[in-house]
Amino acid sequence: MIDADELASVLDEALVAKREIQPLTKTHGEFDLPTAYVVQARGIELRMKRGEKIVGYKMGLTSEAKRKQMSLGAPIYGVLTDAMQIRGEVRVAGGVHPKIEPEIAFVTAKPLHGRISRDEAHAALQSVAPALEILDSRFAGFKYFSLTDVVADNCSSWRFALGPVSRPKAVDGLRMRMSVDGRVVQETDSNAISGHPLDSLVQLVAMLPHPLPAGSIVLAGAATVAEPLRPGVEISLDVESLGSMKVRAT
Ligand code: OOG
Ligand code: MG
Repeated sequence: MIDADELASVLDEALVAKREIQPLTKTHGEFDLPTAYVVQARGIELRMKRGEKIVGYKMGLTSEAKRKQMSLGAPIYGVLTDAMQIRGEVRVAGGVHPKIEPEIAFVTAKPLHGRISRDEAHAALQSVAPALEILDSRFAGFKYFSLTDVVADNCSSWRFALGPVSRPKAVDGLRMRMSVDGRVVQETDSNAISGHPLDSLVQLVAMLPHPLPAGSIVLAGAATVAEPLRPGVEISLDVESLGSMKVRAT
């Protein structure tokens, strides 16, 4: 029998100690996806006891490039807390092996639940923004883990930054360019995210076991593979028509 609370505290201790651990499915045996989401939720409860507040959700593995990079096959979601939001700077030594990836973020204006259309998702938006997600896995080497391991580990989420916020506008077919110290390292079309970034929001709302509250920040998932983050570099992201943002790694 899997003890979700025990797995959540193993992960939480690794997070707090900035320590790598072996995949839970290796050390504690296989478990299914619903159990993985229970472990994720218990881990978030531990953080809330330390004063963190839920501010939204992230979708993961919504692009083919990411699914290939991680050798995992289906979209997943994780929770964002206020403590994860950074503004302009991220300290690499605060994590284990962080990576950074280009995303698009939504902020919702009304609660959403169940099956909604892309148009309903658009109509429920308060704003849109370019976003950078900084992942950091608790698992050794940031690789060779299963979908259940990564879901239990809150989908490798660690830090995120929002760029300039705009009123809702078209987010499909936009050129996205991520640079390190001014050199373009990843470039693609925003439709690499779920075929249309709004479809990530549609999928999240369908997957969540409860309504998505108004005012939630939603990361739509990376458009390209993630790049390792090293101290001293400046990462910038330009998204056509949404604007540019920068994060400095210290
Ligand atoms: C899983 C999280 C994936 C994304 O945007 O696709 C993700 C991982 O890569 O460890 O955040
Ligand atoms: Mg991501």
